[in-house]
Amino acid sequence: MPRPAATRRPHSWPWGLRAPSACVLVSALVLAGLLAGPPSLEARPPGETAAARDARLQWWRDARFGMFVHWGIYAVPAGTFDGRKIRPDHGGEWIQADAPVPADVYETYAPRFNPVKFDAREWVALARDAGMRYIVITSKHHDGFCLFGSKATDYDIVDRTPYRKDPLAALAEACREGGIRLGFYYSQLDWHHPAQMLDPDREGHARYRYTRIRDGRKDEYVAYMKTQLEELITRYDPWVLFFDGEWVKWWTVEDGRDLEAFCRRLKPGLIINNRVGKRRPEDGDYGTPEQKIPATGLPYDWETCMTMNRTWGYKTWDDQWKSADDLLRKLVDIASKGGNFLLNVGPKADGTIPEPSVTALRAMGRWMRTNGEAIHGTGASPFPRPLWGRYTRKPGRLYAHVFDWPADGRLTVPVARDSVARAYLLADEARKPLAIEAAGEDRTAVGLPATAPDPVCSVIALDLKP
Ligand code: H79
Repeated sequence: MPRPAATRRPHSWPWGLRAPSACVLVSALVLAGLLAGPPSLEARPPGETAAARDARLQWWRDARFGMFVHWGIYAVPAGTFDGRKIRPDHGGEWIQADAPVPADVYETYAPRFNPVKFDAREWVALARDAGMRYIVITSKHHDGFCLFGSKATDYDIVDRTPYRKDPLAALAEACREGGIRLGFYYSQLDWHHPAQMLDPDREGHARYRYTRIRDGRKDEYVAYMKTQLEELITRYDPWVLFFDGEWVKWWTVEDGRDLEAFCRRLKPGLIINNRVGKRRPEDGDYGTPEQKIPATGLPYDWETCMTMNRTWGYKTWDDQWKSADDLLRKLVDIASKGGNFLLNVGPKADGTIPEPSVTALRAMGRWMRTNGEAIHGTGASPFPRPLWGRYTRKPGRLYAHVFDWPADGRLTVPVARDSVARAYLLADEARKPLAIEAAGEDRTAVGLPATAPDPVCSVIALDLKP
């Protein structure tokens, strides 16, 4: 029985000090947490040194920009069921849950999935030309349908579709040729596997969001996942595993550790997201903010995944596209906070990537060809966000990303004049030095041309003296 409130005495604070407010206490705790460094002090994976972990994550941290691909038989209904547009605010890959589509009807999308226009090399070229360094594609989403030929089920593209080929094999090969690293999305939540059932205690869409494991069949499902992950790792040699659907009650931190260890034994260099466990900072290698950018970054490795319109899986009618300008500034914002940007495309059932996505990626690529060095291999801004844009940095160099070009032709940065060797625009191939002068102690003003070289984001590099 709880004690009556009256018997609880408030703490008395010495020397007449007032008790710190809850706000101060919380701030102190947060600050202590930040000073303590990343919360993943516990070696992950067990026994790995900090240096080995840094080496393993190096390429991924340097990459900063990747392509997410949501592709599956949900591209056949493409957001419409029985003449109804299904949930404008929700991903088309959820149509089975959102319509809902009866399981036997959903399976009939497979024989209608024939991506004859799929060209792995074209996808890879599109990603590479956009300045992306890796691709993460759905090997199995919540619907349970496998985009690769699996010996653990016939519910896959090779066995159930007229296409009969394995697109992940083609993509793996094209990525190797094109110098892009491949990763796989894999969902623990599975609406098709017989060991899982929809939650009978919930209604509608929530029945699908929270599956249950049938009595005594969890080991069978874990074995199924391991068989498939072993296929994926040993056949296609991926660099990243992006788990998802881990929020179901039957998936535990211990299950995550075991699965993570299993995958790492097969390929020690793997980078694995935090949804392998329970999405805590200490689970896996990196955090996974979805459809949002953390206000000031996170005290551990992280990657924002985001859609270009409102859906992950292709919908014919979702035309609420973010502009290329917006996406570009989001990329810069994320890099300035030390994160990665995993930007999604939802290819059509014929294997082509929707034209608005291609157009936006080409625009981002044009910017990246000029300014990519201010994104790739950079770290989070050492300064608070300036009013006019963002900063990124590299050893010995600071990048000022200017969104709002100063009307007075002067940009002031919080670095002493004596520390700046030179400043120049990345858009200037000649790298002609810009005028620089002290603007008070520890501040330098850079003289700029009257008009911005890029109306969305112009980058000024400042070489710093050691
Ligand atoms: O694959 C895409 C989506 O289909 C999938 N993730 C991206 C990458 C996705 N499925 N559901 N969601 C995204 C939104 C899920 C939200 C919630 Fe929850 C799951 C709300 C409650 C359970 C997040 C996780 C908040 C609490 C746990």
